[in-house]
Amino acid sequence: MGNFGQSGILSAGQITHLAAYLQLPPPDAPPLPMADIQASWDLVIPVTSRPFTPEHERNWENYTGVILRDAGQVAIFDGDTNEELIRLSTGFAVHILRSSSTGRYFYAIGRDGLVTMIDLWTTVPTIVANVKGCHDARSVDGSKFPGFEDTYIIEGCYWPPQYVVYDGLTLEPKQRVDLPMVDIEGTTLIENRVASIVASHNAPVWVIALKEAGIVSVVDYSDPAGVDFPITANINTEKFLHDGGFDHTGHYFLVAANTSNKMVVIDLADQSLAATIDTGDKPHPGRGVNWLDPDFGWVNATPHIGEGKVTVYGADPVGRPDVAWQIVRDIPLPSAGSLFIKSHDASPWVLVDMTLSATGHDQDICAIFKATGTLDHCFTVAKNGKAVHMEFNKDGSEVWVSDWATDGAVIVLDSTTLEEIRRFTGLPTPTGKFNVYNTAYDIY
Ligand code: DHE
Repeated sequence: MGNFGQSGILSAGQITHLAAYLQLPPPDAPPLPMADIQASWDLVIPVTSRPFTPEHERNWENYTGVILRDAGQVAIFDGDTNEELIRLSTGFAVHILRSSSTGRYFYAIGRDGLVTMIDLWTTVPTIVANVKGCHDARSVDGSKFPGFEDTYIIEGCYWPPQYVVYDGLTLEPKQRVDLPMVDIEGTTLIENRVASIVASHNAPVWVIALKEAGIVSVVDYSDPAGVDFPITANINTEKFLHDGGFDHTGHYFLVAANTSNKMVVIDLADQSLAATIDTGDKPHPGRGVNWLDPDFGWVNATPHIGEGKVTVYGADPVGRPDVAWQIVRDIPLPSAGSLFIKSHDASPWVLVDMTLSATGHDQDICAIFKATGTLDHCFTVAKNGKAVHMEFNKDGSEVWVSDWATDGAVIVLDSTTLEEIRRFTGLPTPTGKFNVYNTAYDIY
């Protein structure tokens, strides 16, 4: 509590009124009905007015979108020429980008629930549509199953407890669906936030993690009429579900249940819980990481917010069933506070940040050598703020890291030597970065 009285900001009377106000029952959080969602829809450029082929000669699959969080903007860079092409306004405290299955479109999600669709084929990337389906949101994804490329988009809400499906080319709202308000113990919920979303490669479905419920739900988008997008399965897992991504085959979805200190493994082929893995304190993988370990075959891993370690588990039930979903390595880090981990087949390293470090490592990232499965070294990349989130370019020769500050930067490292090649400066609060090719094809 600030000392508002002693510092002269509020009078004694104002403090009395404020205290009385704070004791009033809060108003109900507002719904967002379909009519309001429809009214928010803005088709800036109709499909018929968009190019049929790229209007430019650029290698658009190597564009990288950089979230400028506090500016509510996305900066789009040409990763071949290293030019910043444009900054576009994309919603309050914009959170992440996802690519459409073809990569042509970026979808941005603002914390205010605004979905923005950006066309990368126009001379300069252009906003072609936007819509608001939530008051509060963190996730969005497109349909990726063959036959449904760029057909639909789903937006998951933090509030209200709902998801909304849109047309994949125009963002025209198709359906708003209420979430089931019951958790894995059968308790009725007043809040049930949609956390991570992935577009399955096994079926025309999205897989959505329901945070408070501890349930992973399957949303079917195969209705031939294109009007009904129901939940067709609810898979009980653990609480509270947060961030996650695919294994190296795309057949499994691995998601953090961060208050249970577990990773949850969903088999997307038979839509069931394949395993739970006890990790360390508050696993936080982002979309996670996959690499070929010399001793244990394909593995997946998570760092943690609550302790300084990377937990590595076998992730190849076909080739290495002996270690599938078993912890094979615990790699200590110099600090807790990690948010993201990333690699690429072209790099010998697995890189991990320690953004929330309270012990002086928040400007550093650490490099794990894949060939030995051990921590090689940690080094400082950020100058003005905190080092956060890594993203590779299309061919994996570079890795981009954010210096998250008001006067921030993106530092580009050679993905083999880890030497700095370039630094994009003058970026307000850069956080997540999303390469078109790697995001469209789930490469991490
Ligand atoms: Fe995120 C992913 C929620 C704070 C940067 N974040 C996610 C996802 C969720 C989520 C559910 C998974 C989306 C998906 O895959 O579909 N994030 C939340 C929160 O609830 C939380 C903790 C607090 C809040 O109020 O938002 C939160 N997130 C942050 C940050 O403070 C970060 C570091 C910077 C920012 O944007 O404010 C941040 N979150 C990110 C990034 C990803 C992400 C960069 C995507 C990682 C990836 O590689 O896909």
